[in-house]
Amino acid sequence: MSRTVHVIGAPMDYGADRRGVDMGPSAIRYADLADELAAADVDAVDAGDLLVPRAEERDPGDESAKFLPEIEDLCTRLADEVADAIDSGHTPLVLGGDHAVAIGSLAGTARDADVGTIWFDAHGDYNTPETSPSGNVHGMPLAAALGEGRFAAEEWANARGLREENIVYVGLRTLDESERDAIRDSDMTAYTMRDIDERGITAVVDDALDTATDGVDGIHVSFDVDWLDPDEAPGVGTPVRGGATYREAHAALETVAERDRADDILRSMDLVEVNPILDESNRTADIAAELAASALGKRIL
Ligand code: Z70
Ligand code: MN
Ligand code: MN
Ligand code: MN
Repeated sequence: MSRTVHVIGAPMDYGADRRGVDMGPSAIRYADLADELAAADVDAVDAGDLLVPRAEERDPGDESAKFLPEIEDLCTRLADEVADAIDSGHTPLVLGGDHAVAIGSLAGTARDADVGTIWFDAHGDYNTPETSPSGNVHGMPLAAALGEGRFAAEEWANARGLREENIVYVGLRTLDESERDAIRDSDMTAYTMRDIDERGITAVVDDALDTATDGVDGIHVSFDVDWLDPDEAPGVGTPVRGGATYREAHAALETVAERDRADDILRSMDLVEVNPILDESNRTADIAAELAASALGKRIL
């Protein structure tokens, strides 16, 4: 029984300060995504890119959540496409775009199911418009999906079946003060880089999978390429030193694939924050394409 991956490009950069992340879907496709998916032995359908008006043609509006109406428009369409793909028995793979696209992925994947998620990211992405130091919505997707703060009134952003106690961060390494308190007060689970240093990536991801999959229909994997060390993946808007190595990243996603092989847990996935303008010879997109294959079951032997 072979899996069909439904590739959706979401070339959106409304959520971040650095323009260029809207070219992520092209860069990831150019990095031989189709060949990588074939090597994972999945069927892939490329649904193309969602249409996104250029940020320069729009007014950022409310400083506390810039371009929020534009993000709503994109994420509403993305959520529908993700939900439709899942209804057809396919696995959506969303190519960002900045991490605000995950608001749409989560709303779609958790529309008619109970869902957990594993968040591979340097950042917590748990600000609200009230707490954000930047007003950049890519620092807010988890808070938006859970309806925190002002997002309580943004129904389009709330991921109905997403369960807070099934959300697990893997490899956090930078948080705003407000996020730190909010994460501590939440029912989410957070593993930092220190946990990885101490216990090794596969043990941490195994625990993350236990928690994320407990009592739900499946999980969404959200992979922000800034989780990787900037030496491996320089094409990101907010590089933070001390990130995951190339091998840790593959091992992490191979661990997800192994669990999926046993328990059929992977519903959907994002690959976000690839910025080709800041990249070196498309390395970051190359790794992103490879990592998709690892998550979807590509094996060495
Ligand atoms: C900071 C903020 C951020 C990237 C998330 C950073 C946000 N916490 N940056 N992902 N690349 O502005 O909210
Ligand atoms: Mn992120
Ligand atoms: Mn990040
Ligand atoms: Mn390649």
